[in-house]
Parts: sequence; structure tokens; C-alpha cells
Amino acid sequence: MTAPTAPPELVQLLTPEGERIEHPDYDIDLTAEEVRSLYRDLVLVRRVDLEAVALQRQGELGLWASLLGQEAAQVGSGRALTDADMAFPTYREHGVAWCRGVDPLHLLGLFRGVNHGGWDPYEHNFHLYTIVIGSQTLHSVGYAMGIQRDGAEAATIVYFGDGATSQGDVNEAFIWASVFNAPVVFFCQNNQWAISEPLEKQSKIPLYKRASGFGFPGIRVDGNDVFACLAVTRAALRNAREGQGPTLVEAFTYRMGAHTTSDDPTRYRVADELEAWKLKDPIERVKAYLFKNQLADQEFFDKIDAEADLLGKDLRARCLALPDPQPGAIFDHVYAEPHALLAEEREQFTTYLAGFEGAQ
Ligand SMILES: Cc1ncc(C[n+]2csc(CCOP(=O)(O)OP(=O)(O)O)c2C)c(N)n1
Ligand SMILES: [Mg+2]
Repeated sequence: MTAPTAPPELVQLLTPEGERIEHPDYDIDLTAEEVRSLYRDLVLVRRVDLEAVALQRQGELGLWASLLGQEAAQVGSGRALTDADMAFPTYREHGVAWCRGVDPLHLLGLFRGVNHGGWDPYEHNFHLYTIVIGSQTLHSVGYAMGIQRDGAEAATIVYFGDGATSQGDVNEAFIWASVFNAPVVFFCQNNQWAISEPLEKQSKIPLYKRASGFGFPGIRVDGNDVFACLAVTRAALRNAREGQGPTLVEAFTYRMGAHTTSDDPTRYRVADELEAWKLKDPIERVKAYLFKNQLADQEFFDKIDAEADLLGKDLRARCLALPDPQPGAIFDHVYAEPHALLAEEREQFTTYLAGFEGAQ
């Protein structure tokens, strides 16, 4: 029996119903163990996210940007990276952070306001979160040009949203990457919304088609299909490492939650849209695939759910136990080398603090 073919314009290897389909250019051969492991990632990442939303609602975090619905785009692309590759995230890439081995506690610390950046970018080759829309695309191209000159067998991947594609920085990054053939993968998670602005306010053409105007390939992948995201990103990274330059990957997905916990999407989008995307849930389709092909039984799914609950519980406890930073810590990582002006400012600030009653 021949497998049904993928719809045009969208690389899909696993349908929402959990059927494997063929693609002429992008295929992937995953063992049962690998599929189970991807499923575990998806579930655990969603659990981290849900716990963080709950913590914010209870006043324990200042803000949270949920990844709900975007788990496959993040886990698929995150698992495509090698240790030597460098990832540049926005503020929503909790799933990529997970794949890189960053302790989710660091993410919570940032949104709790008790650390001033989060983590050491070189420890897991996962750069700091960037709130300034699109600026990380330039950082990533610069970094890619650096490793290109070092002759490293590595690439960078940079994450950004559909809204960010309207930003000047992103378009400048495309040009630099193109003309210098930089080893970078532009990974755009098109979640259909930029806060309250819909996709049609960003582009009249599909986003992946923008790449051709800059002189490099663009491809649209089903962002709710973890197999396809893995296959497409793996190929794009390999091309970059082999000197074939950048690729724009548009992961077509949906932001199931609010933009951040400060946002109320019921003010600007209809419930039907959300209901339609629920049917394309990235986790359910892998579960259906595992079940149908008898690659996992109920005991496996129960075990993962129990692990997720434990993870959530542990994360919550560690989040609540995070110490407040010393006020002077804000000066710690401003410059890599000692800096006279900063030292003077630190001194002034310390004296100022010491003037308060009960100050240590
Ligand atoms: C330079 C800049 N302009 C505006 C903002 C405010 N802002 C924060 S998130 C956002 C929308 C981003 O949408 P998108 O790129 O689609 O990413 P998503 O949040 O959907 O993941 C905007 C405009 C900002 N942070 N930086
Ligand atoms: Mg968006």
C-alpha cells in the first residue's frame, strides 16, 4: 500500500491522526525508542510550561510566555542540534532550552526576577532569552560568521516569530547570512499571532517564500509534527555545516495560549480557531502513532504522566526556594573585564544601600 502524500507547501510526516506519511525530500527513520523519547520530551515540556503558568497566576512569577501548542516545533528542532551548534532563542523557547539541557529552574528564575539573565550561554550552547524582537537574528548571524571563520563543524539556529519577520533586524540578518553564506538556520515559529496582530498583517505571501528574495531556500514544515520538524531542521543544519549557507524554516503552528500571562486573547480572536487547532495537537498525534503501532502501552503513558507530575512538583518547590539576589548582583555580569566606571557606580550603590536602617 502506498502512503498518502503530504499536502503541497507543507512538509508533514505525521498526520494529526497519527498516520505516518512519506515525503520525497524529507524522511526520517526513527526507532521506537526514539519516538518514545520524543513523546516524553513533548509531555515534560508541556508540564514545565503549565506549572510556570500556574506559578505566575499564584503571584510567584512576574510573567510567563507560554509555549502551549508549539512543543513539536521546539522539541523537533531542538533535538536536531548537535552539542557544537549554538541556539539563539526568543523568550518562548522553553522546549528548546529543555533539549539543550538547561534546567527549567533558570527560566523560572528569570521570570521571577531573581536572576538577571538566567544561565551561562556556553554551558549548553543555548544563548540568553531575547525580548527585543528579532535582535537575536543578527547575533546569531554574527556568531555563525565567527564559527565559519574558525572552520568549526557547527551551525547556529535562531528562533523568532511571525511578527518578528516584519522587523528590520530580521531582514538585515537575512541579507548578511545570504551574502556571507553564514551557517545559520532561521527557525520561524509562525504561531499565527504577534500578540493581537494576525499573520495577515505581517505578510501577503507565505513567510517561507520570503527567503527566495534574499537568495536562500525557504521551507514550510508542519510545526505541530515533531517528526517533520526534526527531519527538516536536521537537513537545514547539515546544509549549513557543509557550507551551503542559510535556510529559512517556517514552522506552521499555533499559539494555543495567551501571548503572555498579561494578555487576554479572547479580546481579539475567535474560539473556533482555537478549537480547530486543538485537533492538530502535537502530543496527541505522537501518542496515537505509538498506540496504533503498538510501540507503547498504557503503562508507558502512565509512567510519563507520573514523571511529569513529579517534575512539576519538584520545579515548583525549587522555584519557591530560590533566594533573592543581593542588590549589587546587577553589576556582576555587565562587562567581562573589570571596568572603572562600573566599579565606581557599584561603590556608590553599596554606600546608598548601607544608608538604610537595618542594612547589613
Ligand atoms: C523591538 C520590539 N518591538 C516590540 C516589542 C513588543 N513585543 C513583544 S512580543 C511582540 C510580538 C512578537 O510576535 P511574534 O514575533 O509573532 O512572536 P510570538 O510572541 O508570537 O512568539 C511584540 C510586538 C518588543 N519586545 N521588541
Ligand atoms: Mg507569533
